[in-house]
Amino acid sequence: MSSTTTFVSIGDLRKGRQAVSELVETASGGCSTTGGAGKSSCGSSAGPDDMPQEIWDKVKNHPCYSEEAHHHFARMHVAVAPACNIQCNYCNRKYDCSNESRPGVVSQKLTPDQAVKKVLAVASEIPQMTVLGIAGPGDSLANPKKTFDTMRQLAEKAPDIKLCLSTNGLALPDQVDEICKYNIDHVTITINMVDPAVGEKIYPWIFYNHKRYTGYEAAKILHERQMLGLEMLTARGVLTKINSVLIPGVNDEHLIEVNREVKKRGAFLHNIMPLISEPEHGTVFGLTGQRGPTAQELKAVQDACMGGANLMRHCRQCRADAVGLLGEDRSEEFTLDKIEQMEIVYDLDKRRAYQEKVEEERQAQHQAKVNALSNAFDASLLAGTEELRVLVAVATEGHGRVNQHFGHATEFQIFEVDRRQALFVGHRRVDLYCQGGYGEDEQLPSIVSAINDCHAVLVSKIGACPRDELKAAGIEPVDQYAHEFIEKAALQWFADYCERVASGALQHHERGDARIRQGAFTGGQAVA
Ligand code: CLF
Ligand code: SF4
Repeated sequence: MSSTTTFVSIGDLRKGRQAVSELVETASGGCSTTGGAGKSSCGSSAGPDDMPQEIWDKVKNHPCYSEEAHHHFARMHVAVAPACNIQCNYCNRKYDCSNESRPGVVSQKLTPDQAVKKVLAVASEIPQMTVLGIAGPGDSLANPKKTFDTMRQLAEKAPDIKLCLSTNGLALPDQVDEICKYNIDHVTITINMVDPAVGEKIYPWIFYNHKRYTGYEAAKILHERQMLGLEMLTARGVLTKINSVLIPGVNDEHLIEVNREVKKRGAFLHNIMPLISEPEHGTVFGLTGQRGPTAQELKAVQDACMGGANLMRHCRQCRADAVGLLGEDRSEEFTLDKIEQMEIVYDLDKRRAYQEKVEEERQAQHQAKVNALSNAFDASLLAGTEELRVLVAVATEGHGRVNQHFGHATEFQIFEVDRRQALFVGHRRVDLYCQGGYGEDEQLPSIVSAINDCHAVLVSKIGACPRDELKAAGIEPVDQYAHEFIEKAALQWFADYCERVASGALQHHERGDARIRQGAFTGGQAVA
């Protein structure tokens, strides 16, 4: 595998985005939303008015299928599926499946019985845990007995938990009946190509029907099985999400075609994730110098896909044994040793009552945000600022508000703001700045590089030192909207920015690119 040095330009991708939009408009019109042109993620960030009730019921408390839900509801994975039937160049067996996880070893592989016990233990401690996923560390369907034994037991013992699995798709067509039998309503297929010529650069071999295939032939079989499996799931009413790993120079532009093809076959969501390829992970890509995308390259491909299959932009590439809200990892609280000591009380009524309360809170927050936004931005034209569109980074602890200290952030949410809207477009992991009560200045350059494409960072509070460093880097630290709803704060800051530009007090400059943090993501706790 060669190290790739040719990249598709953002301009090329924008042309591609237009082409996809035109094609999709003339195709089936499968997205059942009222969002219309320009709505980027009608599946991931939509509400009950955007889709049929039965679909809403499936997504409303699934943290991966609903952007809003992921702030309120948790998921867990059980690592019961160690084997895999293909080889991806971004995977090293010693590490989690890159399809669905960060590159860190799974702490404990589980038997189905251990997995069921763990799920019930987590369910009794974390009532807002609504989804159980099997996402490796190998491929869930290359381990059908373990996967379905786990699912069968859970369908009986924990009927309120949504069942979810992730697969490379090779074995999928053979398992659709089993998937439906246990009411597994959510299936993720990792599809990185729809052209075997692209696929052979990603997959050195597959093992299919007791035989090993390599090269183009292997990629062709995999592609055909993935498409067939997706069509079969769609026909059976299973919600499918497609994960694609963006590999610069290999499949970046090609993912626009992937988006189009999976939408045609009924995929509900498309999650385009950055390749993680640090040399120390020992993957083929890591060892041959294949780099991952920059933040702007990732965004350019995602933007180019707008108008096609709905986009998921809040994936945290979590590990195969993750527990908790997306972006946090509580798996250490539920090791087998600790579970043995726990009193496990799976109380269905209590869980339901708790979840109803969470859902009420979510709706109240949603409504409060809608109300706050109704007069957020005076649309009077400020000469010369009509076309401005910028990114802002936001430090938040949840509840949809700007409510986190700069020094406590382990990730920033990124919003794209223009005169009409503030749109969530992703998140950036950073190293914690505040270490035990004092600022760690060595972390600042890495934080700046992670949000370097942003014009401002919205925080509840920020110290003098990082404030000066951010300003020097051309990123405006903003703390006057503390505890305000994020979209409202972003729009108000943007109105102020436009005024300053229009009055000549400030000159608008385009920002540069930003770096996606590589390496293991840790669910680090902010130091208070
Ligand atoms: Fe797990 Fe995947 Fe189900 Fe979610 S994760 S099996 S759909 S319950 Fe979610 Fe994690 Fe991203 Fe996967 S954030 S890596 S998309
Ligand atoms: Fe690794 Fe997952 Fe690919 Fe299998 S499907 S090789 S476990 S990334």
